[in-house]
Amino acid sequence: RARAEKLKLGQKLSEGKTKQIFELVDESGLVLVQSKDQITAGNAVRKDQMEGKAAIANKTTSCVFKLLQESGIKTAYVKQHSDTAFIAAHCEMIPIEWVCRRVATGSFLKRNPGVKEGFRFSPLKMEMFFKDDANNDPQWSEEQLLEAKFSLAGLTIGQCEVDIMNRSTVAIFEILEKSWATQNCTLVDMKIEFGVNVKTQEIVLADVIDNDSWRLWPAGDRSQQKDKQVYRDLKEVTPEAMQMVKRNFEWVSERVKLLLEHQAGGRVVVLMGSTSDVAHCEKIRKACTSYGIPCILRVTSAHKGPDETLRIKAEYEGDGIPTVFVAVAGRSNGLGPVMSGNTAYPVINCPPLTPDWGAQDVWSSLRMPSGLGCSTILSPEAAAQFAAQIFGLTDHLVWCKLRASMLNTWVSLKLADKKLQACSL
Ligand SMILES: Nc1ncnc2c1ncn2[C@@H]1O[C@H](COP(=O)(O)OP(=O)(O)O)[C@@H](O)[C@H]1O
Ligand SMILES: *[C@@H]1O[C@H](CO)[C@@H](O)[C@H](O)[C@H]1NC(C)=O
Ligand SMILES: *[C@@H]1O[C@H](CO)[C@@H](O)[C@H](O)[C@H]1NC(C)=O
Ligand SMILES: *[C@@H]1O[C@H](CO)[C@@H](O)[C@H](O)[C@H]1NC(C)=O
Ligand SMILES: CC(=O)N[C@H]1CO[C@H](CO)[C@@H](O)[C@@H]1O
Ligand SMILES: [Mg+2]
Repeated sequence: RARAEKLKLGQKLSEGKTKQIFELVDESGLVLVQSKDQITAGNAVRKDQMEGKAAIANKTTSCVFKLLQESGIKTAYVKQHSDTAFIAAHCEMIPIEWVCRRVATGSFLKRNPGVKEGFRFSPLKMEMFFKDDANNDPQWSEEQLLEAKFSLAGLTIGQCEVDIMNRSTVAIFEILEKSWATQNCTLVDMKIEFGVNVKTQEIVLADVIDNDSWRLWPAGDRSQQKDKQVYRDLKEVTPEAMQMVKRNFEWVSERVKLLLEHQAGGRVVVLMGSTSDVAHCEKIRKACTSYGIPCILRVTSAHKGPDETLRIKAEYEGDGIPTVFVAVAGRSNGLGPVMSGNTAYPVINCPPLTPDWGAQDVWSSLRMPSGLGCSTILSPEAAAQFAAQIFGLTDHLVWCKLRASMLNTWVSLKLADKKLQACSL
């Protein structure tokens, strides 16, 4: 708290059960989110101070938001400030809890009698609840949310905004689910909130994500649950029981750091037939870098120096690092097919086609002798994306970037359509 003081806190904007929000005097558009050292369940009926909880929650929230932000998800989180506070974009919060479920458990079973615990939702099951403590957070339909006509930071929550939140919740769940899977942990369900950034009017993930926000079952086993349900299920709150709850939370906060680590290193090696293709290759490298994949450029011609081509190939086969080769050769592409016929690693042809002969030249990348499995992708960015999709099968951080990018593309189209419709009215 002492360090938080140095920030020059302005007025307290709000206070809930678990945190306080302060204006920052010198940073317009930003707020300080300060956690409180207490745990609540059943709407604060049970209220126990738990020493150190806020600090552990800090770690959990900051790692999760870092993971989401690095993936490309838009969030309010800016940076950690102290062990119990972080700085975030000032948002007007949309008073809805979005719940996303992979496995049926908890309140879903009560509201849907006959469904057994463990029922798996594919696609994910979405629900929303209006944040209204007095009425125990009633479940709402999409229609109820639309009819509420919330207006926040000047943005009216209409169909477009509801669809964006719905889609974003699914993407966020899938990113966290994929990440927890690396720790053999099943993300069972999750609840999140969105806010409207007061400066940009964008809908962003806000509030926090910690073990208040999800159910985590190690090895898919409910009896090993590590989330707040352990606390809710306590028959009696004894010091020993609270220690167990705290140990579980610590377990989560230790594991959550691992979510930020690559599971499998990989690399892209771009082979170009001539340095005249270097600009094309740099585009591939740039796109690979955006996915966090190292990319190496080499010059070699399978026509003019096949011995060198095979030597370079052996160099990258010899150190055990998973590699995707991209062959960039204009005119007649001998490079990709020769590589593909001589390595078990994937080869992507990405020929730099020219307007005069491109339509003819492309066939040297498409029509292969039998036994070759190379693919051909004309756009350098798309070739890098395909390589990323290959690595995404084993590296969740790459997969998460691809998943967030898909969401962001979908949202951009949605907003472009909304803007165009508004113009033509
Ligand atoms: N980035 C933000 N900007 C403004 N308000 C926020 C932000 N993040 C969270 N809040 C709000 O802070 C308040 C306190 O949070 P919390 O203690 O979790 O409340 P609650 O008891 O309603 O869950 C809530 O109203 C929450 O919506
Ligand atoms: C979210 O979108 C899905 C798919 O379009 C839809 O079936 C579902 O009803 C929506 N959920 C909510 C809570 O709006
Ligand atoms: C996950 O489970 C598998 C198989 O049981 C095991 O080999 C692996 O070490 C576990 N990984 C982690 C991170 O616990
Ligand atoms: C979530 O996790 C941390 C430990 O990782 C814990 O201290 C924090 O209080 C948890 N949030 C709650 C109470 O669910
Ligand atoms: C002291 C403390 O626990 N604060 C941590 C909050 O989370 C960030 C990000 O993980 C850490 O850098 C801080 O040390
Ligand atoms: Mg809350």
